Amino acid sequence: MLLNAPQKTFKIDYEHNRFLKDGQPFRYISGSIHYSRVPRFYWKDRLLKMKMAGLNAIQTYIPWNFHEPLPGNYQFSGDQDVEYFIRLAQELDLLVILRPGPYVCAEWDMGGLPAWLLDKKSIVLRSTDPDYIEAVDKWLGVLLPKMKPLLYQNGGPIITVQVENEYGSYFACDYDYLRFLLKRFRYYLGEDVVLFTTDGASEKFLQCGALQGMFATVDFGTGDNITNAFLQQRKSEPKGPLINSEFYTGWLDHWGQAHSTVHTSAVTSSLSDILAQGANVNLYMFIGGTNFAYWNGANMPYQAQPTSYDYDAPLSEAGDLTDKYFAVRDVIGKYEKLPDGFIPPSTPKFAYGRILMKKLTTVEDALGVLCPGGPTKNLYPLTFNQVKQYFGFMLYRTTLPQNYSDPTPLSTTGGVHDRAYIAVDGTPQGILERIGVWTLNITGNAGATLDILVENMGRINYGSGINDFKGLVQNLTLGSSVLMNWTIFPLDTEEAVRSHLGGWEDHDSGRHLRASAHSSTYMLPTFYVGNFSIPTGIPDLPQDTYMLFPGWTKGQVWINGFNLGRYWPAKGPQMTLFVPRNILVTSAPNNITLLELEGAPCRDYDPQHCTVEFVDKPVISSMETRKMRRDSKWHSGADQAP
Ligand code: 6DJ
Repeated sequence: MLLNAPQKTFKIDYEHNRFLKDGQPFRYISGSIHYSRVPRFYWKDRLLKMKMAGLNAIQTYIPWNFHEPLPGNYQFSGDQDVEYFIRLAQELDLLVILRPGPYVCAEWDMGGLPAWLLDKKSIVLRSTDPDYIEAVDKWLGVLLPKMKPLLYQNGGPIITVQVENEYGSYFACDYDYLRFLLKRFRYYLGEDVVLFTTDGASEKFLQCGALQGMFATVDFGTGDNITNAFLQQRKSEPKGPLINSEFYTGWLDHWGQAHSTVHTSAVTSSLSDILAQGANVNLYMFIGGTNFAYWNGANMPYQAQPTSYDYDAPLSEAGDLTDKYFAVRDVIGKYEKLPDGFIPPSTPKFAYGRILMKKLTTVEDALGVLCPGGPTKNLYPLTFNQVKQYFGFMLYRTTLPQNYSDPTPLSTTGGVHDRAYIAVDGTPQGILERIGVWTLNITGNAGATLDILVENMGRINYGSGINDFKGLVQNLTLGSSVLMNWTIFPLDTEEAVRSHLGGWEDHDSGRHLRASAHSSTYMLPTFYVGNFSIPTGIPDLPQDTYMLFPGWTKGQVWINGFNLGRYWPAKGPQMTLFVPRNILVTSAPNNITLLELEGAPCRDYDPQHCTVEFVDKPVISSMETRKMRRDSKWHSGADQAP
């Protein structure tokens, strides 16, 4: 620090119920953006739009599992370069409210906790369980020293740091765990930084969520009574700034349920009331972004969240300006001076049109490239954790112990986490699901191969179910026999798509295919490939686009090896996937790989139907829109989605 440079400070002024920034009264109007849900390429664009809305701060989580995919393997570059993201915010004059967890909830796989924590089967997450504490301690020892120079008092933009997240709604209520975190945060970040907690605005949540030494804040949405919500905060913090750490601009979605929205007028009127009280507020989300790859979470009873995390926020998933954006900006403008300058426009979108897809290979026939390390054998099924595969898919194979000429039930009692695609001797039989579909009748001869491809659809991110093991987590029975002698193939789809399944030039596409004579509506899980070139002669290409899946059922999609996420048009409400332009190339054709799990529109090899389409408008609301509601069950902390 320069000699004589004025000391930068950010403190709570308890006497006057406010913050003091460099000794001056200060209140933040912040918005949530999760850098893990926006490509680095677009960080600056989104941050600038947030600044131009009149925000003076942004809030972000740091999802631990995004940075430590395997124990001791730390990722902090490219899209994972959180330090760069924070510096970028600072360059744009935005302060930062940091939420490093270690648990974050956020509709993110396992609430941001790394799945490898579950390698110890009995671990009690978010508690003083010694194995959990040891892992957290190591992680904080890596992360927090990186954050220290970014604190406001050290010349950076971080004004406050949240410890844990909504801990009061977790069953463990382990104060020693919160005390441990407080100590470690203080050790790494120093005594000066404002540490805080966030909980639902009710005494019950604050009881286990708040702890002496950290400033207690609340979260609530448009449906809640603001005066009452802040009264709840006052029960924990009789003095100090009023803070809504998550004011909901929209709400989350689940596959198979209508897209959630919150009416703009409800957002603006509550926001105005909050600001009129002189309170600090963070709009959750200001831009939701995308759950790329396998990062979505799920709620209990098991309902997975889709790829889009649009959240009906003021900036759309693709960063576009919405009516809500301008309405929110107008409200902020009534309380604070809006910045001078131009609002960056929405990015242009391009409809690249229909692209022919071609069958490449079934999963079964590609096991050599999908599982180069070979399978593991075990008497009973092993979970994903037991073979140290944490995301995606595993194939479980055994043989039928006897002849089943009559349809015989293949059964589980909820032991399929989360969806299983079943075939006998290469003939698709149907699907088992974690909830609701626990039995499937199959036929086959003794010695026939039973293949069960199990999909991890995202780990539960909230409540007591976050120890969410994947794969076949119980035995399966066929008739009255427990199936045994499994051969288990963990599938490395990412590497296989990059090296073998990413394009069609080198493949003899028909060679391995066994078109099924079976009348089932299901097909074997199969890879399809296609490609498209960016047209020449049109200025400013490539542009962002949206991918549509006409006639396709459910699967995973990659473009140029980048895992865009899950598609499930048969379920909705999300029909299109956002494709940011930074993953597209102009120098060569762009390779598309689909892993279609259930049924492609390509059966008769009719090229007319075997297509995907790139369009210039999103469709994330194929079912009637659902108004967000934090109902009493949700509020009571029961493990129920709203
Ligand atoms: O902090 C949580 C957010 O990450 C709060 N919240 C949001 C996000 O997950 S559902 C949507 C939720 N909390 C669960 C409800 C608690 C009463």
